Amino acid sequence: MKSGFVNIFGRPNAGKSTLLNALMGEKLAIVSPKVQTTRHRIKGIVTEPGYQVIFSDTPGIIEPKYKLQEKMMYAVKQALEDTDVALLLVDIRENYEEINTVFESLHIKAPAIVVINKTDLANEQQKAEAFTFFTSRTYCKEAIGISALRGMGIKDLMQAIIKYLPEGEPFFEGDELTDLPTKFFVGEIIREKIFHLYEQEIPYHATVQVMEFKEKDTLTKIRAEIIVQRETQKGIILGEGGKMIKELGTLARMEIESFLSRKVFLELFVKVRMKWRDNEVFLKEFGYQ
Ligand SMILES: Nc1nc2c(ncn2[C@@H]2O[C@H](COP(=O)(O)OP(=O)(O)OP(=O)(O)O)[C@@H](O)[C@H]2O)c(=O)[nH]1
Ligand SMILES: [Mg+2]
Repeated sequence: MKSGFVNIFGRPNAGKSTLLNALMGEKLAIVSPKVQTTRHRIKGIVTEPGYQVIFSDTPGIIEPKYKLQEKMMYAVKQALEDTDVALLLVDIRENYEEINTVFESLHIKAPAIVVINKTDLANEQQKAEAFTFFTSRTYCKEAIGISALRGMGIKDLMQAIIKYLPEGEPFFEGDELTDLPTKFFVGEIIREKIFHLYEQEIPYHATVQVMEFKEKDTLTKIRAEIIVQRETQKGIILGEGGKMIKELGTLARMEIESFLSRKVFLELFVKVRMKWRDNEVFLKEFGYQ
């Protein structure tokens, strides 16, 4: 039996969350075209006869500028510590020298697979260049090209992962998909829709807290609060005559319904918490440890 922790690292927007979902065959992590979508370490467990892999999606690696970003980088640090196999994810269009400096600074001791993503956007020459560059790095056991979005190369990647996975007994029961509660994923789905619907600073100044999650006979009743930093941002979230929050509610509800396979009644409220991103008490309250 083989089992271990396989953690995904990379810059914001490289496609880490898309890759976690592709490896799981299920959407666990939220995805958006904007950078810094992921804020937590999200585990996804794959159990098959002969092996168990505990994957982790992590926030994109950045220089933290405020406390929330420090918490995000702490999640990366924790994932670095228990990695049995590291997946170093590269967007094929990235600057290779720059991302190489980031990977070197991680000082990874575990075997690392460089995963070159978004190959659907590149030609043969670009792919050859990426392979030549990364296979000659000392931290790179092997390089594999994929398209996480299209599900290309995922089987080959999985085979490589199992090859480097240590011997050991499973850490989780066979039917467990993740270690996080349903409430967390509901909050994340709402946050994803904020990333898709609102522009500029809004997604970065907002967080979501699920206040009530009640399973009734025919539906699940959910009450969530969207927290922003300023009164003006509350106005933007609501939109004229509440038009925007209504759209947000509809988009989020539809996805939560498919996630829970149940009808959902979703109520959204907006709250202002001045500078919550830099306030330890608020950060803790909103689930950023
Ligand atoms: N064309 C293409 N786009 C991709 C691929 N993988 C991911 N994307 C897109 O890249 C964007 C970022 O994807 P995410 O999975 O959110 O990236 P991330 O690395 O988790 O980003 P952060 O959480 O912000 O660090 C989204 O718009 C994805 O649809 C791919 O293989 N091909
Ligand atoms: Mg992500």
